[in-house]
Amino acid sequence: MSVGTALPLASDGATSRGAAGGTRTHCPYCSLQCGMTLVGQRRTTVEPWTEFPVNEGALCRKGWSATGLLGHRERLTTPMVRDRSTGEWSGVTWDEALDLVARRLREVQAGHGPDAVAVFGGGGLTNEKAYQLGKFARVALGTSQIDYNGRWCMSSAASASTRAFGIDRGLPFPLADVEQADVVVLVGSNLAETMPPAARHLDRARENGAQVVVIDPRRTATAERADVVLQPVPGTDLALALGVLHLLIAGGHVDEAYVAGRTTGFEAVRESAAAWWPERVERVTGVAASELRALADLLADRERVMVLTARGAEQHAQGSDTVLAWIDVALALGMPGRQYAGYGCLTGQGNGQGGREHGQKADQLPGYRMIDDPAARAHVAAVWGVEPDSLPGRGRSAYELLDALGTPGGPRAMLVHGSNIVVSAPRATHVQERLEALDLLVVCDLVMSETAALADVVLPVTQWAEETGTMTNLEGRVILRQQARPAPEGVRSDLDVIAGLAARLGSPIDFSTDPEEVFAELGRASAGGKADYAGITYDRIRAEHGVFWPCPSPGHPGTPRLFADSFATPDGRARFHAVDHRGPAEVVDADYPVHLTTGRVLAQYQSGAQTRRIADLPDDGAFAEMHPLLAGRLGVADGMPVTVRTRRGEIRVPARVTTTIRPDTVFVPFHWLGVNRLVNDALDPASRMPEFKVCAARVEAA
Ligand SMILES: Nc1nc2c(c(=O)[nH]1)N[C@H]1C(S)=C(S)[C@@H](COP(=O)(O)OP(=O)(O)OC[C@H]3O[C@@H](n4cnc5c(=O)[nH]c(N)nc54)[C@H](O)[C@@H]3O)O[C@H]1N2
Ligand SMILES: Nc1nc2c(c(=O)[nH]1)N[C@H]1C(S)=C(S)[C@@H](COP(=O)(O)OP(=O)(O)OC[C@H]3O[C@@H](n4cnc5c(=O)[nH]c(N)nc54)[C@H](O)[C@@H]3O)O[C@H]1N2
Ligand code: SF4
Ligand SMILES: [Mo]
Repeated sequence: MSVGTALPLASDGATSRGAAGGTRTHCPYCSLQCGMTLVGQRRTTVEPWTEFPVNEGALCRKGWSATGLLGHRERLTTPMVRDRSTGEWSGVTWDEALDLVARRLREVQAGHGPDAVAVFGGGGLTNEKAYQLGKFARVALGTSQIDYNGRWCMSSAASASTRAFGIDRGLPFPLADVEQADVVVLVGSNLAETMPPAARHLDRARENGAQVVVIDPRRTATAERADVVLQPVPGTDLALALGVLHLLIAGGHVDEAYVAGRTTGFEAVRESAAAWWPERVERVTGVAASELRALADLLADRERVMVLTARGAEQHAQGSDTVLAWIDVALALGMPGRQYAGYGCLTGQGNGQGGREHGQKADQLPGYRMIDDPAARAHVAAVWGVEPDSLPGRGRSAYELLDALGTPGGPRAMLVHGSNIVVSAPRATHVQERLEALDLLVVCDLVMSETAALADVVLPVTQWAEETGTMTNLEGRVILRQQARPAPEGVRSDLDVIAGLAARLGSPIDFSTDPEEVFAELGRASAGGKADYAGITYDRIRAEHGVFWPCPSPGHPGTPRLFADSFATPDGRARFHAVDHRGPAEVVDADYPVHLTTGRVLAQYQSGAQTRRIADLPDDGAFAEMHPLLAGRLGVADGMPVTVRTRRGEIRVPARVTTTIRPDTVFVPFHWLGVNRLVNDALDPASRMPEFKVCAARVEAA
């Protein structure tokens, strides 16, 4: 097992070279995983990779400036240990750091049992890292306590897709299929800012005559490219979907042959939708009955309707039911499985898709297998070379895990790989207290993130261009990020950290640090599972612009489109689900009369740990977007400070006054520490997704 320091640059033979002589790789950020060419090993620049079909050479400004974090002065290059009494950091060698961490983990487990150590992963990790992390938790640590930040991302859509279709792949078709649709409905997606090169496909769809519908409480940059814009009250998308179903059923627009031949459960939906007549929907959603009718008319009797959800619809305590209701709409129209039509979820993080397939999730093993399924345990244990009975069971979901830290019976030590929890978790003040209650917090990161700053030990890891690994993009396309330059001296990959700790913990099995070797093992572990990677190799990915899973054997072409003949359920039929609108967990009242929603801006990524450090990206800080009517009532003008308060905390930010938002709603981006101190920690009962997208707030001039 090699636990070397700086990784040598892979030989030319192992990387594929772009036209400019650079290395073909992919952006470090979102799930579009735009192809790019990196040129130069010392001063690395970004050049287009025009042949890669998803983005065709286009990048957003985050992609163009991504090399700004290579060789950055704030880059961590030495393992650091913090003295809790003085708060001072000191640099240590890798051996000292790994010895210390392993010793303390063993102490915690000796005193409190295996589950006293938790692991928190990330949807930005490569498939290889996600896979090794899940195996490390279950085998080297023997803990059930592992989950990851993807729980806050698309878990509601994942849960709904699994229930409706028997499988969860963000888009069951290539993104470019959007161009051939007749109607594209975007529910809670601002893709013009969150995956800008994807907007080209929407624009082409419109050039081809398609109608684009955007449903969002704000008239976003995406809405600017749409034909129909509906601005519902945050947290009411479920009622809206039921209203659409009601009208489709009443108007006789249900594809009865499809419903009879390819689905089950429609009768119950017919009943539940009956209660959602347009005027009732208008009262709940704020969308006029006439607008709802116009939407239903637009969808009725079309050849190809595509419904795509994103975090606006999903990050709610009823997020999975909301997705189920929109899937019901797509099924009633007979769309899923039809070419250039159907339902899809726009996943978020770079490896939002793959990150949830290989065992980082509390209830899953590689290949999207369930950890409490005896056959799944037997298969994976055999690949790992351990006894099935030695594998722990289900652990806690991300927020529940954080909530339990340092409590009686909860974990007392945690390893974090790839998440800046303090900024991105809901009810963040409470979460920070839980992190501070731990006996040991270890964070692996590139930079001293807000979460790393709370740790006892920080381990500096390689980033995208300095290492090789696969990612699975929003289409289920497995792509290869190739190393383009050597890692800085002193920095190691997460794979090295995992292997080094596993050896020190006396793991019964070895952990490889070679990504290609790990990928081959991941392929075997996933074989026969839903997300089957067994036939995918690095060479195939290079040659084919990525390979779509499932790809069960070397001769299999991969599966760009799912569901043409059958769904992944036991009987091959899709399931309708009769769901009802409950509304947000916290409703507005006289004390907290405004809906607070949160989300993203184009120039920043997530917790901002990476993008706030990139000089070429504007870093203006958080703001509270509000309508002039609300601003007028508060007596504030654009740019003036306001206090946004919820039952959990308050922040002071400048007002950004704009007519594009509903007058009863305030929007604050979450890229800067603060707004998550306000956000509610109510969870979706099925997906355990926190309600990031709506809570009750009071806004005042500060
Ligand atoms: N620039 C940038 N791009 C990113 C990221 C980033 O941080 N920055 N992150 C990546 C990740 S991990 C993700 S998950 C994706 C997220 O991508 P999106 O889901 O597109 O992003 P958000 O801004 O979180 O939410 C989308 C929209 O939901 C709206 N919304 C709020 N509440 C509601 C509601 O109740 N109903 C409806 N229908 N809409 C509502 C917001 O106004 C917002 O415009 O972006 C990815 N791309
Ligand atoms: N209010 C509100 N909160 C939200 C959301 C929202 O819409 N509103 N959205 C939620 C969503 S969808 C998401 S995805 C989460 C994301 O929130 P986070 O989980 O905080 O995501 P990032 O900011 O991407 O954090 C990644 C961290 O890992 C580091 N990192 C990058 N690559 C690697 C690597 O290879 N290895 C290691 N060890 N570290 C690495 C980065 O420097 C960074 O510190 O936020 C959620 N929080
Ligand atoms: S859209 Fe996403 S993957 Fe593409 S360049 Fe921007 S951040 Fe990177
Ligand atoms: Mo996300």
